[in-house]
Amino acid sequence: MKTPLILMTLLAAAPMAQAQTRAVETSPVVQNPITYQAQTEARLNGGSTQLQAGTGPVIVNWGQPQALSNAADYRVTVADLDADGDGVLTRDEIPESHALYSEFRLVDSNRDGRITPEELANWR
Ligand SMILES: [Ca+2]
Ligand SMILES: [Ca+2]
Repeated sequence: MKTPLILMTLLAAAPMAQAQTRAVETSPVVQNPITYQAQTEARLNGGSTQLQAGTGPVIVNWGQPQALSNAADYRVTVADLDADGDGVLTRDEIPESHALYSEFRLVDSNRDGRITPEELANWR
């Protein structure tokens, strides 16, 4: 007879636990109106808005992000950087400042240390 009693206790407690979780999720929104105000003002101004928060001034930017400064890096072909002309790129052929350098492991999908034109085509 002990087990049904425990089950009933758990079932009775479940809705209470749910209600508590919901209250925790919604309270930050209610208690932090400055976030909503910042979003509204920035949306209206369509640029940036400076607000005073408890920790100091906060600048909120709103709108389309600017084009990546290294966008041209993503249009590179193997031939552009293939210094030894073997048709693949190794890490030493890519300048450290190039976006491909930091993403080499990602682009080199078969992990053989060489980027083929096919692997490069899948990068963008
Ligand atoms: Ca090469
Ligand atoms: Ca490869």
